[in-house]
Amino acid sequence: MKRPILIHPDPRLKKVAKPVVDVSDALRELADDMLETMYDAPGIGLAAPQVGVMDRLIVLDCIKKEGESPRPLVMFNPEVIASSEEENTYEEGCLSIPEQYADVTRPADVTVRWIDRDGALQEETFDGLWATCVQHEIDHLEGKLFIDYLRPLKRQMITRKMVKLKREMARAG
Ligand code: K1U
Ligand code: ZN
Repeated sequence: MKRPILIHPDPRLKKVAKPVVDVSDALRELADDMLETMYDAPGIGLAAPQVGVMDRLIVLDCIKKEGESPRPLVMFNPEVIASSEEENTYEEGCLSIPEQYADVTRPADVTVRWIDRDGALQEETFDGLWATCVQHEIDHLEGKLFIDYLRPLKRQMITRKMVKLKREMARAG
């Protein structure tokens, strides 16, 4: 089932999400819903707070090329356990901040530890877009948005656009 995505500004997008204690069937269903919502948007990642659930859960799939098999990843309690000195700059977007993009610089490679949908501990090093995306999603669990890396003026400008968009969306019903 697709779930509505919260649009910035929303207090739930600024809160720290709670660690998952047990990977229950209900949480697996939430992960499936989030993947469906992400693919439909379309997006390459989604964090539970973006659908109003304050649990430490993210999903991602950064395979963008036609013909390549999808690689949906479900991560409970994801943690960056190592980051490279080398950095990478990507033009980031966010499904909670539609149609706004900006360059963000982050570590180029990150090693992430997480619990998968079967409750097993996993560890992997990501690079390229995968590294950018997993850091962007983990930031969501800390109540941090990519616009928080921008200069205050640019952030305010984007926030004002989003307030206007939300007003128009509410008027349209
Ligand atoms: O967290 C989110 O809101 C999802 C976001 C993830 C992200 C994008 C770019 C850099 C870092 C993290 C998105 O998926 S925005 C949409 C997007 O980037 C995209 C959509 C379709 C095809 C390819 C990319
Ligand atoms: Zn986002």
